[in-house]
Amino acid sequence: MASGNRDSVLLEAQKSRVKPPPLYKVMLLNDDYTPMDFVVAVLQTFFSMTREQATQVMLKVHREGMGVCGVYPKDVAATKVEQVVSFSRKHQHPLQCVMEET
Ligand code: TYC
Repeated sequence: MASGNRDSVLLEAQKSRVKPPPLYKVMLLNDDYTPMDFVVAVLQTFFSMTREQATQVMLKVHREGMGVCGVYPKDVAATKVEQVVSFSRKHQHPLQCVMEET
């Protein structure tokens, strides 16, 4: 304010009435046919994992049936699912990728 503190307005903190947007987990599901190397490449390409991180996540999915690749806002999660499924079908692999609210 140009004239210093004389005219200052005290702003009181207000409780926000809006909820933060929900987040979604993007998950890979195991299957018997998709090659391990392909899953590792998917995790590196679409989820920016190192080869080591990608290998750990791939092995978790392989052993436990599913695993989380990342957590994102809804539109980003939906895009990741679409990219993974489309890339997998293009290479004729049945890899499944799904999203679920956290
Ligand atoms: N189970 C697969 C195999 O033995 C590997 C695999 C891992 C497939 C993770 C899908 O999401 C997956 N070749």
